[in-house]
Amino acid sequence: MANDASAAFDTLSPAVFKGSLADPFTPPADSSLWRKNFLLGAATASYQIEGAVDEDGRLPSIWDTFSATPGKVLAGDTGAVACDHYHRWEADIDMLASLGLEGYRLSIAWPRVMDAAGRPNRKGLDFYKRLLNRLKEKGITSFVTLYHWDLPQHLEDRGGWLNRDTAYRFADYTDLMSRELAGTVDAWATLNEPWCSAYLGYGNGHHAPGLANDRFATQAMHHLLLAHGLAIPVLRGNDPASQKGIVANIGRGTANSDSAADQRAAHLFEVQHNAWILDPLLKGEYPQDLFELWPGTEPLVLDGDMQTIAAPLDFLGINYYFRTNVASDGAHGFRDVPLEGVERTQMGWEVYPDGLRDLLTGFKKTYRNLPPIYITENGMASDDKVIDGHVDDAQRISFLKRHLAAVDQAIKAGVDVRGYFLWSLMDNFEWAFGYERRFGVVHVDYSTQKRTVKRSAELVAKFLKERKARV
Ligand code: IFM
Repeated sequence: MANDASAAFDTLSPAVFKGSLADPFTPPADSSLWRKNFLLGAATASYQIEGAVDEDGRLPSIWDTFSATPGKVLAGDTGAVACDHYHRWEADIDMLASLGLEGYRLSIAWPRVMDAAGRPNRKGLDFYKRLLNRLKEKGITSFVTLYHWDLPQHLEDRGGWLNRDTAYRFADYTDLMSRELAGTVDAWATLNEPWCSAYLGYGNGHHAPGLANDRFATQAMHHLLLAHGLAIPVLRGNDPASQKGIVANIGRGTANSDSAADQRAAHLFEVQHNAWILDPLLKGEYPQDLFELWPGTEPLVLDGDMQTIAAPLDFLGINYYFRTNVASDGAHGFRDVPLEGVERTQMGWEVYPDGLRDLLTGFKKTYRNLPPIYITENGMASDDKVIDGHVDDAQRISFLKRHLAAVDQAIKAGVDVRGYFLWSLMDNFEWAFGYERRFGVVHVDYSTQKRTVKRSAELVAKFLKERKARV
């Protein structure tokens, strides 16, 4: 696989959205979304919103290094300022609360809270303590992710996720955080999207640290999952009342034809995107088909690792965005065959809500011990503009409505889905795509840091208000 940063920026041009603002957002009367215990919230991640990258003792992360490397991020953008949330967090939490959102999923920047010798950085810790206490005061359920990709650079300098020791350093970091924050966190997620950390970070180089080797990807994945498995009992010991889980991004792969070769290609796509992570977590083994796709890339696994990785979970976080149509590549694997004329987002990703329903119902069949699920991310990017003080993001409203309907269908088919987080609370640093792609339900003007609530957020707020008012 080529380490070609420009490949990261290739997207298909968005197909025109044909709906209209007149489409109501409110779910039908029989939707499970009306259940008051179905948690509706919004999500963000530290590097994407905080800024203040060298304040109060924060150390550099791999994303500081990567984004400062020419050609790695669109327009040379970095997370140095981002949404300046480190300074504006109080107003941002007020905004979240004013929308009536019941849950907030955030992540902690590891390089902000620990120094290179593993000692706590009080100023960084205090930032998260203040934030979590405020969420508690406001009655907002907190989902805290320990690792959303901002690995301390000093650990990358010692091999990063290719070095088994990083998994043990992650357990130390988890110990510190769960001792310091016990009682203020409702749910802990160890990792966000290990697929992205392992594959985009070490397999194709589109993300930090920018390495490109399939063998690196499988070994990095193993150490990430090991880190997760080591962290779960630490969290259980230090903060018994909270829920513990992990967040995985999942991808729907469909076959371009009925041929056996294309059907096999679609299967391999889902093995590479889903089973690679979910099988070790929920079955305690890697899918052998993965090594048909990438022959000779089996990671080094030590005795007991798979049992550690398969530690029981209280919840599984699922992030879903799009499907990929694939055909056989004529050898071991698959190649993308983009469908013509389908609706796409600013990312070029196809809008395909059925994929979410089908994957969830499929997982229920495949994994007998599937834990309760939260949709920890779902949303879309659009080229939103503030016009006369408003942002009419019609495609996002329709997108959210259709995906929430897919979640409802999965629930009705027996999948235990307990909540849904919009990605994202506000526009932010979209990794290799910088600030051009806007995923927020709140618009951010990066030159003034002014926040403007988009129409989608107003409608979600209206629904939540109606739901709250019901007896
Ligand atoms: O912005 C990201 C997020 O950090 C992880 N999940 C996918 C989102 C959109 O690409």
